[in-house]
Amino acid sequence: MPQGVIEKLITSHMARGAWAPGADIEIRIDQTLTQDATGTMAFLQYEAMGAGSVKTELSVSYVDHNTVQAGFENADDHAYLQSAAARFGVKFSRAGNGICHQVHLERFGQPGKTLLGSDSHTPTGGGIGMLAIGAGGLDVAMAMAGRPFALKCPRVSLVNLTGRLPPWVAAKDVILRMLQMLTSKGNVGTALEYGGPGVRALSVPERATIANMGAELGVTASVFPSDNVTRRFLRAQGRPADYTPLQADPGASYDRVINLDLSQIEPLAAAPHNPDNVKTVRELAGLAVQQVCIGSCTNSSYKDLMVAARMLAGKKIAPGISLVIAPGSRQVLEMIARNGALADLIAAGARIAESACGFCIGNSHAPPSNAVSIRTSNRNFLGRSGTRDAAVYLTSVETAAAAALAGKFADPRDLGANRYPAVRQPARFLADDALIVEPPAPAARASVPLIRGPNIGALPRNVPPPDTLAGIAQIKVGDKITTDHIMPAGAFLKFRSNVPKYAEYVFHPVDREFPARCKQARAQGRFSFIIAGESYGQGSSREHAALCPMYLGVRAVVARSFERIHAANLINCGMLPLIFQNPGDYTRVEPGDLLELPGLRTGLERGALVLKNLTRGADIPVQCRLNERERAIILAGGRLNLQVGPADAG
Ligand code: MIC
Ligand code: SF4
Repeated sequence: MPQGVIEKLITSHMARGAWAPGADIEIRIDQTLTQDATGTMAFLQYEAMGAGSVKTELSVSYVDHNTVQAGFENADDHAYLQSAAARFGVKFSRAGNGICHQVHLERFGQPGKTLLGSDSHTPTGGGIGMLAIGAGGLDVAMAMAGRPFALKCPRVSLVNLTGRLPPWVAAKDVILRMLQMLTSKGNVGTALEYGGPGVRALSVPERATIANMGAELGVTASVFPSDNVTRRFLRAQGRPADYTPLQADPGASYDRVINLDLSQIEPLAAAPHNPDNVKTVRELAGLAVQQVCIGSCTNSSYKDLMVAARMLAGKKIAPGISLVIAPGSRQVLEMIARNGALADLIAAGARIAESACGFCIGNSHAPPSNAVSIRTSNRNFLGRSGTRDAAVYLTSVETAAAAALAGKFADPRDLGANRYPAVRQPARFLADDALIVEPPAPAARASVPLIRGPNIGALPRNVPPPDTLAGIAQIKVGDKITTDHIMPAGAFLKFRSNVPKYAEYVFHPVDREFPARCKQARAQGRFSFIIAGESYGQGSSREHAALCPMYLGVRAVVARSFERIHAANLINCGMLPLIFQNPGDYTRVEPGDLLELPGLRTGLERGALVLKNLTRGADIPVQCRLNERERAIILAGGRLNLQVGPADAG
């Protein structure tokens, strides 16, 4: 049978099960990546497993999220991570080396391999022909220990690309168009395979931009074939031996085919407050802008920065604009420093930020109140920028730089087709891995001391659930609640390795009393429930959005639907992701209601439970379709308990 690229990647890594879209399967993981904001928990969990050196072909621990170091906390995390990398045989990419996804693409990505990363934008690696998937830290820790990764075999849609992008239209506009068509809801369980004649005209970093924001669609992975473009990119990175071709067989069949003519796409922008709220730049033209931020794992490649530099060279940014530029990696920064493009950016008035996540995660460069901020990043959730009433728009570098010059939204095409700065991929990238620390030889690893500063808290563990789960509906939220609502990052990022402290901020942007109410319930011997609408847990992979509520005594979330990574994180923490069997029953639970979930064990076997609303006298049918592995995890009170024995405190 002819196979597509994704089918080839999955079947060649199958550890359990067989190719059948929707089926429970397990795949072998070749490479992992972790970053500092999720990595401390992942390595604490890895430590708890007692697994010794990692069993993967390659594992890299990146420091890119919390590089602000306001206080000792971030620096302590970095020291712990560096010591853990040495102890467990992991490469360590130091602060300053760049954003994990950009650096991984440049230095480590390999077509035909699988990559699991504790960051939702890990699928960026699909740009180089990898099956790259985002997951919670514990799943990545398990993969480092050599365990296969469990997932639902995806339904694959082929995105058949034809034509070529017109001048001033970028890869970012392609993925914004995809978001406009597919939205950020309802794509769980799907993977996108890009193909067709239009693929040839896209460079690897452009493909990576498109694959990156598959995370916003909620798809499991987005994968491009590996072809001559991939070969040239790897050669230019000094890694020709890492190239393998990977193409779909002629006649491969797909669940769905989406046709997209690149020549018909125009500059687009995701308007506040969701990446799928897409408008044309034409219709936004004239809207005054106060801030422009260029960077993030979506758009901070060499080409992105060169386009910005060519557009700004010899000009000045508009007086009302603050322009922030964060190159994606040290490679990009050094290359534009050496070729003079950096000087052009500085001369134009740009503020050059570190090669890190920076503004994207909201821990620096918050816009002013009520400001309009144009960003080349991938998420514009309410408050994520650090300013609650700011209006954040997501665009291409071309649109962002045009706005920086004009002081307002302006369609870059108006600059004239013949003035488009077409930037070619360099024949040779500057490859200097000096900020990547290699682990010591295996025999020397066991004696490496783990450096644990006071910010490295104890790993929270859950306990097996009682057969009747009784508790209080502590909060009722609407649709598309993101992990940024549940567990804000930004200013609180520094508590990522200290769950008791971080838990004080659960639902901070939505309801500041939530932690106190949960703690009070716990003191009275009651658990807590969260009630939610559709797509609960959209956005990041941060398992803190499960771990911290779990620490507060939350044992179940009842929602209309869940996003994939968050649902997996809840299960890993021994928390129940329950789905209203009748979506209308969402109206039959209100905050403060006393709830009971009897007969957990038999109910889980059946996949159906009855949620009793004791306050309203209502019996609400809920679904909990777990496979055998997931049921065992819930009944053990979390995946770590299965691995290392039960926790003794809740
Ligand atoms: C994000 O973009 O939201 C993050 C910060 O990279 C997260 C990971 C985290 O919360 O640490 C992600 O996308 O998974
Ligand atoms: Fe970093 Fe932003 Fe990318 Fe997340 S989305 S990895 S915060 S650059």
